[in-house]
Amino acid sequence: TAQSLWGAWKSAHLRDYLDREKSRLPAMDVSDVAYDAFLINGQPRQTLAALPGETVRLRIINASAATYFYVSAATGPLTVIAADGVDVVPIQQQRLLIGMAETYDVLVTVPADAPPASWEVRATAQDNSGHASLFLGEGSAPLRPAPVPGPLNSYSMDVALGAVLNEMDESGNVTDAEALAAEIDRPLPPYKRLRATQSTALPAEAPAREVTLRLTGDMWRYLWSINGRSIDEQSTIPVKKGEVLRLVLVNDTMMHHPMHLHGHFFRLLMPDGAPADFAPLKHTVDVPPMSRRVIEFYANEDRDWLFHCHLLYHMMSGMARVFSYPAGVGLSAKDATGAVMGAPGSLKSTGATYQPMLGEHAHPHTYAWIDGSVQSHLSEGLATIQRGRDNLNLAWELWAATGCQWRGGGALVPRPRLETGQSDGA
Ligand SMILES: [Cu+2]
Repeated sequence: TAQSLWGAWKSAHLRDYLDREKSRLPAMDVSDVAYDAFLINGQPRQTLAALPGETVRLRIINASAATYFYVSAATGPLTVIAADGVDVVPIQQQRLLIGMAETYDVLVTVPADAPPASWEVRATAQDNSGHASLFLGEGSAPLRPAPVPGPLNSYSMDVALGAVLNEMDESGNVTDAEALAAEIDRPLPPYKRLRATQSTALPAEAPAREVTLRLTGDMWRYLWSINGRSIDEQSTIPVKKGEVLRLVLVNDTMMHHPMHLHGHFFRLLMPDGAPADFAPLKHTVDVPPMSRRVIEFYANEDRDWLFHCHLLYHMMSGMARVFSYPAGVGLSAKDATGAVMGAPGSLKSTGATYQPMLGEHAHPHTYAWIDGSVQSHLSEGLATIQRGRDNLNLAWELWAATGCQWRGGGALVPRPRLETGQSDGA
């Protein structure tokens, strides 16, 4: 969803638009791709028989490619009992924002004393462009609709950053009643209130290392990266077995990025959140626009684990890294040599023979698109071919009255030279 001067004027937020342009902040963007339908287990509408008074445990997995959902239920607040498959101390939340790959187990109770009904549990796309519904109860009974978030005006800076500013004032140390009363129309995920049911403290003797990863990119060139480099330019972050890696994720863009780590659960460290020893374990964390999240994990695996934005188009455009345990640690030399795939990796320059298998992430992707029109008196348009950072554009204008007039233009943007041995973690 790109923004325009005309759109800003129409939505009566011209001032916000101009202020934002003046400060060179990119426009808010909630969805890169428009979809015709949203589905729950393959269907836009699902039904699940449930008796009055019955409590149902729903495991909600956001399996979409590129859509955040607000989940809400007609039966009242959701009771969240697990996050990313791991139990948490139960909390109540009216509207639950779920990023791609995130998973929440929630309890929903069909009211015992209400007339027979079909109670909606609804997942509304973050940009309000559609929804999918599950109906709990008796299929033919009257529908009880779930509450839906109000209309989204992405030109309003209050909407764009309101939830982020709101979270800064919140404390995780509140009762359900207080949290529900203070819940805003479009809340962020309730990370501050998530608390593990048992200690998640990591071995105190393990050396800790902090790595800052800035989430970077923009809508216009559709180039998404970490620390300004896509995975084909900078692939690995070396990890030492037995260390604690603390990642500071700083989102420099105006989009949410659900960052997902393979092979490990990380502790989500929220200021004013759970006590340090009870930080919740997750595998995916939403990093809202212009904000930061701190996570840490104990490096107790072998080989290579992808860390990437789970907005799949961002991942494919390069917003990913490989956490790579060097060969020789828990690996035989034969295993290590067998894994060489010839993909560029920062370990290459250190003389190590082992390189991660990057597969489809080893090279930038090539995209081409044409946008133009043919009319009785005029044809005009723009054709672009893009491969990673490099792009070639052709613009044309063709007038019937004056004959042919061609205008061509292009930009080949050189790739920044990478220092040998350089990596995000070093
Ligand atoms: Cu992303």
